[in-house]
Formats: sequence, structure tokens, C-alpha cells
Amino acid sequence: MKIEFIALRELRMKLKAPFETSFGTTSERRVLLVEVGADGLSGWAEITAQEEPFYNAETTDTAWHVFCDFVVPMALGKTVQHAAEVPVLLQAIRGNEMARAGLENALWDVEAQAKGVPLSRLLGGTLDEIASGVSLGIQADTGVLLANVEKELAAGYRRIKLKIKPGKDVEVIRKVRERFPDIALMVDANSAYRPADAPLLQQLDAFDLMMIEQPLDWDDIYLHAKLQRQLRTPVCLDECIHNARHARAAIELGACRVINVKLGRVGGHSEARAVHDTCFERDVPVWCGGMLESGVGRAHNVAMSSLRGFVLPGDVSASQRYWKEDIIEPEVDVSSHGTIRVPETSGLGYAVRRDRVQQRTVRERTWHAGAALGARLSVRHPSGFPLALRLMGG
Ligand code: OSB
Ligand code: MG
Repeated sequence: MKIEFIALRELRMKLKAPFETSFGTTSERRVLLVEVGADGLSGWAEITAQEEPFYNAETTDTAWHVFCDFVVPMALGKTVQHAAEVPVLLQAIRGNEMARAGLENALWDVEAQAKGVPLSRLLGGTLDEIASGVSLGIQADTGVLLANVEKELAAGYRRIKLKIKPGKDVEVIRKVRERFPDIALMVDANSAYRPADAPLLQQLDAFDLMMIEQPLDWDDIYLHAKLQRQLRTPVCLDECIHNARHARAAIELGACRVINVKLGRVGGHSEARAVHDTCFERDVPVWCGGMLESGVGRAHNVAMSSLRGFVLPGDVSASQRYWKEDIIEPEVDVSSHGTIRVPETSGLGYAVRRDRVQQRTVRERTWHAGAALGARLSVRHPSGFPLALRLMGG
């Protein structure tokens, strides 16, 4: 596959409802889409950076910069046999996993199309359907939260994850557990607690939670190992795990008993699969996390979730929970028993609606292999005003 062209677009997409975590509230997403052209085919992926550096160090704007100024020059015009070779092309780049994942994942879509197989199968996935759970944001009013839980259970979702933060934890979870004694329930703290909060977190042991996700610092595996020894509830790591080495360290140190795999956070499908394999070999269950993705990122999550170690319901839920209108067709749909069918058609298995992408695009850049210095750059102003600029220099 010769990488003939790369396009990067930023879209604005308004969420149906604001989503609150311990680090902030999101109402409108700035979605970055990567399109890669090779062998006469085009593949798509999403860069899952958030708007602010509050989940990880990347943001929409840092990812735009790293992608344009480093990822593209390292990859454009290069030939690879497999998408799994992309990390080699990009190995000089430290961190910036989400920006790197955008290119690799788009090429996985191309490779699956070229081979005429579903992306899930190219990745080695064997599951025909995946179990779906939901992640529910913090609510000022616990009555509203209870109603949200009720609604998602009625829709068929297999497990409920509740965001927590100091002051919105033990008493909230107590009420939810009292009302729903038997459901698969877990919490996600997004690093909102300190080691000194261990006694408070121990109170959550009373609620038979499946796990507590990322209670402590985003970059500290050691402290989670100390905390896990003090809790009956399994710790699940999200923010801490950026690659398979981290996964192995966390498991061997006893820092967690579950791992949340996110494609962007670990740098793409190859590393996600390596994290999965590391966990699978050690009997550690994994599940697929979410980053409030558009359908493009969601479709990649569905494919990855078909690997056999994804034994727990993930945060991959229906397009309709997030968007009035998604940018893929069909939209990601969840059955009444809380499952998503893994597509059987080649590539991503969902078509990108170019018309909807175009409507929502606020800026875009395209690069063609072999184009002379001063490649054309097209920019669309948020007002919708099309501008054509001539980019000078590299
Ligand atoms: O920690 O899993 C997280 C959203 C944004 C950033 C981090 C997280 C989340 C979610 C939502 O929990 C998952 C989703 O429904 O996409
Ligand atoms: Mg999380």
C-alpha cells in the first residue's frame, strides 16, 4: 500500500446532552477525521483527542499540529505491506498516541478493503456481536441520574458505568445500588482521588461494583498497586495504560485486575491488540472504552471489540445516544439485548457519509504524495467561507 494522499478534517458535532466527568463537561465535540488514500482505496479513522488536555496530554489542536507537521511528513508517499507497519514509520514520535493512531487506523480500513475482509477479521477478531454498556455523566440531581440508569437498562444495555468525583460518590452510588440491586454496575473516577482517599474508596466495596476505573493519578501505576491491595473492588486502569509494556507492568505489580483498552490512548490498532494479547495471556479481562467518538471512531471500536479477550461490556454504545445524526451509515445500533453486531462487509463495515462530513467541517488539509513544495492547502472558515490558500515552505 502506497500512501498516496492524506486528508485531515476538523468537524464540529454537538452532543445530544452535555457529558460531565470529574475533569469537566463537554457539550460540543471538535472531531478530527483522517482519510488516507492508497491502492485506489480510501480509509477513515478518528483522532480521539478531547478539546482540553484534561483526560490525557493531547488536545484537538496539539493533535492537529503533530499530525500535520510530523505524522504526515513521515508517512506520505511511503509504502507498507501492512497497516501494522505504520508504528515503525512513526516511531520517532513520542507520546501523541491519538494523533498517531489516526493514521494507522485509517490504513487498517484500507487494508481490510483491499483484502475484501471485515476489519474485525483482519485484526483477528472472532466475536460476531459485542456486549454494550453505557457511561453516564455526573448529574447535579441524583433523581435525574436514576432516571438515566432506568432508561439505559430499558434499552437493553448490559452494564452501567457511572462517573464519580469527590462529593459525588458514595452516597450517589448507594442510592443507585438500592434502586437497582442486581445490575452490573461500575464507576469511573478519571483520576479524581488521592491515596489518602483510600478509606472513602473502601466504602464503595459495599456496593458490589464490577470495578472502579482509574481512581488515582493518570500517570501512576505504583500508587494504584498500593490502592488495589486496600480494596476488594477490582481496579481497572484507563489513563495509565499507553502501551503493552504499561499493561504488563500494571498486571505484574497488581495495580489492576481489569484494563480498559482505547485505540487512541495506546496509539492505534496494533498496540491495542498487543495490550489485548498481554491481558489475555494473563487472564486479565479487557473491555473497550470510548472517547465520545463520532461514528468513525465508534466503528473502529466495534472492530477491535471483536477480539476474544473483550469479555466485558464496553463503553461502545449506539450512535443515537450521542448524536441526532451520525456521520456513518448505517449508524451503530444496539439490539434490545444490549449487543452490537460486528459488520460482515469489508473494511470498516460502515460507510462514511461524505455529505454530512462536509457540512460539519470547519477546517481541512489535504496532502498528495509527490506534490511539489507549496502543496495546496484548503481551509474552510467556521463561517462556512471557503478559502484556498497556498502553503509556502515544508
Ligand atoms: O474515562 O472513559 C473515560 C469520555 C471522555 C473521556 C474519557 C472517558 C469518557 C467516557 C465516555 O467515559 C465514553 C463514551 O461513551 O464514549
Ligand atoms: Mg475512563
